[in-house]
Amino acid sequence: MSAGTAGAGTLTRLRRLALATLDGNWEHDHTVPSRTLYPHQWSWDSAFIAIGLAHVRPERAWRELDSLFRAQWADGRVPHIVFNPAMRVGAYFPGPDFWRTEVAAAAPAVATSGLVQPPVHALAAWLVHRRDPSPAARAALGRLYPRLVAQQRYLTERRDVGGGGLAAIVHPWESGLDNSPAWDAPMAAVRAEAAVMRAYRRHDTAHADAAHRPTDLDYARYLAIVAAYRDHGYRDDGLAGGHPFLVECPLFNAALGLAEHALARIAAVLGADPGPHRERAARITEALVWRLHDPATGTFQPLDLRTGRLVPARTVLGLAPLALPDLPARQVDALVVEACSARFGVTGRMDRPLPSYDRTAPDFEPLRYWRGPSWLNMAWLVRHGLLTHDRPELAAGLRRSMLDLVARAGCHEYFHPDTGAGLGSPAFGWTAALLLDVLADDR
Ligand code: 2M8
Repeated sequence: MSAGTAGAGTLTRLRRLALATLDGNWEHDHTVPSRTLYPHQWSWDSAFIAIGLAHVRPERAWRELDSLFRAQWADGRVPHIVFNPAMRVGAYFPGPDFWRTEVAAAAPAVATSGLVQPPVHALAAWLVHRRDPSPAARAALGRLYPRLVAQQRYLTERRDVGGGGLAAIVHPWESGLDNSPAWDAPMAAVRAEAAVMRAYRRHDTAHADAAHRPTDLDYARYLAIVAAYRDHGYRDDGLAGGHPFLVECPLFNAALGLAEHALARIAAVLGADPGPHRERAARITEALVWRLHDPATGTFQPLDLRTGRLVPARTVLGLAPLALPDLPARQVDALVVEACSARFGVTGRMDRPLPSYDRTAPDFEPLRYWRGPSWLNMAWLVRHGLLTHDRPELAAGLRRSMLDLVARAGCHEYFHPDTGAGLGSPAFGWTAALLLDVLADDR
């Protein structure tokens, strides 16, 4: 019997496992994605984790978001890592001594990275509040609202490098899908030598199978891009003039649009005007369709601003705009076809683990981080889109596949998309959290 059709016993076991994983990763005011591999606070992880915590520890869900936004920079950016000063130096690489965010006037007093991640936080805040609309939750929402607005302002004003109404990312780490084949072409233009890694000690390969992780050359390029941004004081002016990596990503911008939809709802609860958020949401969706939709494939592709070309690799990033409620029916239909194709689903169905990359591509790697394996956060976002656009049967299939993965392998960071084997960190925060969310919603 699969977990999707499982009895109450299996569901109770899954709920307990998820709660134990979240409790085990709780660290005084935030949840670490993994005790070994990622022992600090990560931005979009915290948003997904808050969505799950809302079901079991609502007070912690708000603390999770509050602690992240306490590290927000004066320019509005929400850093992708907030370092825990209590951790030993070297607990994660690159650490604060590499980021040196003190070079930036806008940086906060706590040590953080200088990059961002997909802005899924307003959606998270909205969902946490919807789950438990208590007076305390309303107060928390009121505290976060101006910070969420500042985050959007940073991304829409400072990061619209292409001038077309979308936010550009300046590093693959900002996409959240760091090692995706989508970044191969733009990364190939970044000048770096694998040999520079001899001067550093990578932390990830000490805790995960090196064959599943990015190569040394990838890491050398990651560091070169950070160094270029850092040496520019993490300022966003002049990026168009020569930053080594500049891309408009469909997932990042879908999150940007979703955030405006969520802010409209939050504004309405708080007695503020939702109108401007609705208008901005509509403009972002239009810009996404105009700039990143590829009529030839029917899906969305990242735009490399350095070459002016859409990246051809068909990755799960391209399915993310399905989560936008105002995506035109034509694009919705095309994305559903793509999602159910042999590339991402099974013909006409979605009850197979959603891969991070086109299963039929010659360079599909079912074990390597973001180059094939299945991740629960992407399945959760696509399921959100399927429900939004009234495809309940497909959404139910995807939900079954998510439950099956965890029932068989546990709360792993990612999973082999064919065998379902658990990969990466074995006790991973957002897997546990999003499992709780889908357990609570049996559509
Ligand atoms: C992974 O990214 C970090 C860098 O930010 C890493 O590889 O060290 C990604 O999966 C990212 O999406 C995630 O937020 C982070 C922590 O779970 O790990």
